[in-house]
Amino acid sequence: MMNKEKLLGCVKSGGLTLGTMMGVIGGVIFGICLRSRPEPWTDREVMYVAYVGELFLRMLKALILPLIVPSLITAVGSLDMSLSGKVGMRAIVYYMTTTVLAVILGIILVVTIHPGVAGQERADASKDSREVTTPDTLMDLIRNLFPPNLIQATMQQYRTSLVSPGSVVVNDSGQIRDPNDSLTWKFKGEWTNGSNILGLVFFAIVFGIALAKMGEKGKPLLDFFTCLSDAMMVITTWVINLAPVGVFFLIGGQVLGTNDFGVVLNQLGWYFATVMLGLFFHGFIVLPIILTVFTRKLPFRFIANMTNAITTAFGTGSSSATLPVTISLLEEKNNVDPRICRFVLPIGATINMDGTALYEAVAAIFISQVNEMQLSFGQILAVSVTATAASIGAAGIPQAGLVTMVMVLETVGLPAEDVTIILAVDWLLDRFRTAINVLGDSIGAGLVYHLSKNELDGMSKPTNSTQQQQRNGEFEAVPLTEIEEK
Ligand code: 7O9
Repeated sequence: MMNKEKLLGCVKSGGLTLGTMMGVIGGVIFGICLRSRPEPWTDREVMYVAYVGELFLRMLKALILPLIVPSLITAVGSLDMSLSGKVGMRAIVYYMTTTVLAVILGIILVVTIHPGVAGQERADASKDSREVTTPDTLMDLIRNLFPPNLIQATMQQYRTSLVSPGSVVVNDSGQIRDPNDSLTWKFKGEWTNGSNILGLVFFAIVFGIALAKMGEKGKPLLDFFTCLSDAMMVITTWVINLAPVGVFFLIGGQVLGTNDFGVVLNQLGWYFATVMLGLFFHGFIVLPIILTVFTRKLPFRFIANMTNAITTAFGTGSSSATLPVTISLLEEKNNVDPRICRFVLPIGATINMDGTALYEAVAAIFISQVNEMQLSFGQILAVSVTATAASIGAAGIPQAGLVTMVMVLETVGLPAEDVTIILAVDWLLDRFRTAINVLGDSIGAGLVYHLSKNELDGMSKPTNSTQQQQRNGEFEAVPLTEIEEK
């Protein structure tokens, strides 16, 4: 009886994975077929085609907030202090290492392949670029870590905007050539739409720590949040079933709505290929090797189990929207402990973006090649540092995409409007780097789980600190120092 059910479940989930992959391929074919219509498609028609995909994306996004906040609170609250500290440290070390590796890989590739040909054509510079200074952006990032009003943080982010002496600066790009000038400008703080994820994630961790400290008294609230995140996971399992259809229409709509495919293949072809090569090498060679070295298990099963998350990431172009799917697959198929998964993944989705880091480094050096600029070793180092910082801080910066790219460009003195060179292929590369971001987060969770297994086994599942203290002595797996601390 049980076996039959299990088999049925396997067939069902295998069918779903296959279905989502077919959704990706079908969506591309569908979009290409529709494009063959002689008269061009209007924006409205494209919107109709993408409509079903849009609904799917909305469903996923609706789950993010009520999922990540309670998940983080319960995960942190149900591990004891020293263990959550250790798990957190392991995750951070993994994030930093892999992000730096991704940037180095990207730089090696872009320097050897040298895709930038002088005088590459630019798209029209109509895209609005905001006047920002790097110190303002970094300070806003830290400001967003401490939201003054938590309810507001679910809807708005803070940013500093510059006012040129006399008149307000509007979006005419390329104004700030001399950074010394903009630092003398007037500035004002303003609230922009979009949730302040960094602030919420940070508060959820602090709140979880508080509940853990409260022990028995914090238990009811901990149970409440556990229940809330579990309920969101149940809804996730329903929404996942729509992935094949959702991804089909999301991609179909995108392929239909893109008007300059020629650019990808001709002018930006080498650049595109460089980024793709880097992403694939990092995601399917470097990361799996890291996983194998530490777990001493082949990574194929683990990665194959994540297929649905990777295709959803590709379809949506958003690793946060994919988060519910990622968590669900890691827990159900790869049997990663929920306490690790729900602790490590929301943080990973917020600060760990290997694909994005690699992409920004390659893009900046590519643009310098187009400008026939010889970069010194110091400048390449500066690009790596900012690209890493940009990928970590993205979620804390309003309208991150362009702003972070401009920041990276400014470190080597390239004009902000040069981002327009790469805009034509950005939407497609975004989907690929999102897939790698999600894969990186998943492998990180699997690795941290493996490294923390012994310590987790030494804990009871529904926990409070007094129970843990009694239990710690029973297991050799818990290092002596930890017991002494208590
Ligand atoms: C890519 F974890 C969550 F769920 F709380 C969470 C929610 C939102 C985490 C992060 C965010 C978020 O807003 N992230 C964000 C990411 C914001 C702006 C830019 C980016 C960068 O996105 C990637 C890229 O463009 O390279 C990519 N599209 O992984 O989603």
